[in-house]
Amino acid sequence: MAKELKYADKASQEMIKRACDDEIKTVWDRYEEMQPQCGFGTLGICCKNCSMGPCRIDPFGDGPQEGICGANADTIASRNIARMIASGAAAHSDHGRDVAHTLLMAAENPNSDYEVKDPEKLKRVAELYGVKTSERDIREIAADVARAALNEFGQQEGEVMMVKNAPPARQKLWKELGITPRAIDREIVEIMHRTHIGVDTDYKNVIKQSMRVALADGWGGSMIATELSDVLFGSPKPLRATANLGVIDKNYVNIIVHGHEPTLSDIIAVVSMSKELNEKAQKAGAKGINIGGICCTANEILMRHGIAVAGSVMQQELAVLTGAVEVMLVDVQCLYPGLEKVTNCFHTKLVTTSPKAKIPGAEHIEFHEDRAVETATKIIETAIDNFKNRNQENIYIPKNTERLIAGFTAESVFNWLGGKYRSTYRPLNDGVIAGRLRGAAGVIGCSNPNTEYEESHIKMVKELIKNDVVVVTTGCNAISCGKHGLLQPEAAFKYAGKGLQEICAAVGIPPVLHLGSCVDNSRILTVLSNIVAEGGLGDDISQLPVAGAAPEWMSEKAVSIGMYFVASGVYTMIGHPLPMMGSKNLYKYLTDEIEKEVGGKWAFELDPIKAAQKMIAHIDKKRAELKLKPMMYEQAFAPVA
Ligand code: SF4
Ligand code: MSK
Repeated sequence: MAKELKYADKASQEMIKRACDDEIKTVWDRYEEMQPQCGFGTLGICCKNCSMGPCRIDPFGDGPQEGICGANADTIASRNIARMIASGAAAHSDHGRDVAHTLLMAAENPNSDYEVKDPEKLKRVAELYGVKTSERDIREIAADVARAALNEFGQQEGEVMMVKNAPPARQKLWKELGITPRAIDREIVEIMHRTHIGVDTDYKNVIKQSMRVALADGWGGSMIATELSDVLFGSPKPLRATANLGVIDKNYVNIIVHGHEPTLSDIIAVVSMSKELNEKAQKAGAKGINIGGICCTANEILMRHGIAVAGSVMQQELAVLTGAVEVMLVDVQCLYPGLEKVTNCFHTKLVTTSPKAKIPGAEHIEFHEDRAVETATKIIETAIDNFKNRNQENIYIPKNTERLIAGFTAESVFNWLGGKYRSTYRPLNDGVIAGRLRGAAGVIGCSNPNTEYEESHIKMVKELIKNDVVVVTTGCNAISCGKHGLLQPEAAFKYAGKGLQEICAAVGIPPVLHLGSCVDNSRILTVLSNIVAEGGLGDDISQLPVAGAAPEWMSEKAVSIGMYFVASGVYTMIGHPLPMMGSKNLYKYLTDEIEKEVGGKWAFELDPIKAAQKMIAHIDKKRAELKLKPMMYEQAFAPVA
């Protein structure tokens, strides 16, 4: 059964032991059973894009070097990466489309359960789309903005408007390269066409369109999801909360919300506070209703409601193992089908809600935005009814929780850094220019049983802040950082270099800033654009002393995110390599040559300390190119050349 987790938070360690004792299989067991994994798949050189195949290229050069159609390793590996990006971009962008639909519905229907919660942000987005705002009702503006956003998915002419948030130099470069996204769905459709048998064979040309797809995600679908979620659910403000499995409370009816889209979870968060439902829970023998989040749904309701986080992606089964979860409520993305078997070992009901994501054996309560409160109420009542079915003898909830601060945005980082009355990135830029701060890094993404759970996330982040690199985080890395105490201001004094410590002390922020969910990586793009706009650090993102990383990545969304950061000019480090090492040419292109074209490139390094040091070396290279002052304080780490 599952191995010991050496670096994971204590609650996960306890629960994995419980899983072993009770012989309940989790993701770690299934990973062990899957060994050895297919070498062709790992190297990215198998193809099943047509039924003459499947074909595979011999990585040692002794066997076939071409598929039946004649495609070589470069073509096959690049097409496989392209299709991963298409899927990742589709997932994020479909999320954005759903939020835009909900905004339109809220704007058109005065009786909707949703309303515009941030009219100021709505007006800023309206300006970008060229929607008139003066002397207009907020609903009219919202309807026009939602329609403009929805139009960007399938439009046949023009460009995705949010690209205009990028620095002018970057926009110009994209135009020259021909990779400015024209429409979101269109770019995804085109890469699926090009990767069909017998279309695009040139690996560089396949990657060129893959960058366009990824940009349509980062500066399109994901940015729409983030911006319109802020409009609809309110822009997050930094707030205090707690994280880890200890937030599950045995005295309460526990509902765990898991997935990605905030349309349902936000309503659940609100409806769960209803007096009537809490009284029902009390009648059932509980003290009330307790909501906890997993994955990016957790991040969404954490940032806006301060709802506690139960865990990251690899804790979804561990939450059920407490025996105290009445309903595991899922929407879309990062849901392990294995949840069904684990919930069957307990009284827990697995409830699916999206017509896009059903799981055999789960109860399906379909969520409709036009009946949001009604559906949320039904789900909560299902959980209350299930409370009586608990086996009280079989409950085991680890005690561990950690305090954190979450909910920074491109705008609120602005306010915090500049002080309440001085909204500016100036102090950040000045800190970098003066050598108090070395630079910034975005550390994001999933966890994967192919690495020690959380080791890479935590070691990398600590190494960066130790060297005066401020870290922004999203997704499951943000949750891991929260569980390990890195999202508290005090973490600066424990782990950060002196320069970063001074900034954190002056402003009262943690050295690691929680910026939200996976689609909120678009907030990082906005932060980078704002730093450029503030001045003094070059005129393009590729000149900034910054780097990105997803040390324990696993999802196709992570590949799309990585590619839009590379195409935006960012050095992007991931742990285990992309599945393309069977193509030497593609490897050389993505990790080296592509930098000459777009200013960013991919890097792979499994050792998190070495990976962080490579990021720091890159940051130092950018500092030298900008002729910035030497670092103010003695360096904790002497970068390798
Ligand atoms: Fe084989 Fe070519 Fe078909 Fe791929 S597209 S399965 S390489 S014949
Ligand atoms: S949830 S995509 S495991 S970060 Fe966004 Fe976590 Fe990765 Fe899913």
